[in-house]
Amino acid sequence: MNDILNAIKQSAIEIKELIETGDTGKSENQNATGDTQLKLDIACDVILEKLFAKVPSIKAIVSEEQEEIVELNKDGKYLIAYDPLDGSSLVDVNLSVGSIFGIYENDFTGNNIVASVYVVFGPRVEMVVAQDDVKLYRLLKGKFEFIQNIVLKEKGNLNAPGSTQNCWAPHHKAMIDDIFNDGYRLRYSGGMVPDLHQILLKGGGLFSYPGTSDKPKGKLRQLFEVFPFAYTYEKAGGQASDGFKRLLEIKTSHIHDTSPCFFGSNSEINRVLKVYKEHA
Ligand code: AHM
Ligand code: MG
Repeated sequence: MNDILNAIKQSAIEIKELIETGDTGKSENQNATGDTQLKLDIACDVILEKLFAKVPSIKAIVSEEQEEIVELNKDGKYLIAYDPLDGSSLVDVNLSVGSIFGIYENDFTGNNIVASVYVVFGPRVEMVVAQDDVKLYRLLKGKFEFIQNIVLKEKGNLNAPGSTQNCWAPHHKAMIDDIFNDGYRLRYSGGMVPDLHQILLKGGGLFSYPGTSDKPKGKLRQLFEVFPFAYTYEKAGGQASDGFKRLLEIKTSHIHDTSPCFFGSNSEINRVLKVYKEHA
């Protein structure tokens, strides 16, 4: 696992440089989910594939930016699914973005995730590693230094509601309104890495990306985005749900499957479960 973490650290140094100097224009390609890829998405993907190809413990990789699984080492133990640069369209407006990694054994299912890592590129570069616990590291003078463990409180005060309000189901809208009426503050940048990072570091709250009238299965991808953060939130003492059950229990039939998702501290996720159960 250490060799994988070292590859991710090196990728963060290279991706930071690319974010600062690279081309944020559109490419002519679309990814498997139909999004137009930026040249930056592709360049970050190339960096990661090159670094992962040198790590003997990696059996296979799959990137949000590619159609298929890439086999690396037959005798490798780990499978890695990653989003090289989530929220890449935010680079142009100079908001924070991130890389997300889910590390799996045997197959790419929520059940078999064994670690997750994300890197936030903001005013600072930080890396959060979830294994038995959740650890925050910061890039300081070219090296990642351990800063602190991350533990969620039982209840927070931030609310990050994703998607478009006019596509929300009425019970979802009522729930989000109730949460605001209870004094929660709106914190939503449109980048799931910084938005989820903020909730983790400020102690708790709710991030939601529900199934909507235009996207009944949500927008966020299970392998690359949803499972890694579900693992991190659970290890930090919070919960991650699709509204009915643990996200890590949902079945994946295709590598690019999406799922409605809710991440938060216990109080907020229990509230989501209650509302969704009443409207099942
Ligand atoms: P991307 O992988 O194409 O960058 O999209 C993922 C991003 C997440 O970072 C963010 O939470 C979400 O899309 C925002 O979507 P919306 O603007 O619909 O709320
Ligand atoms: Mg993404």
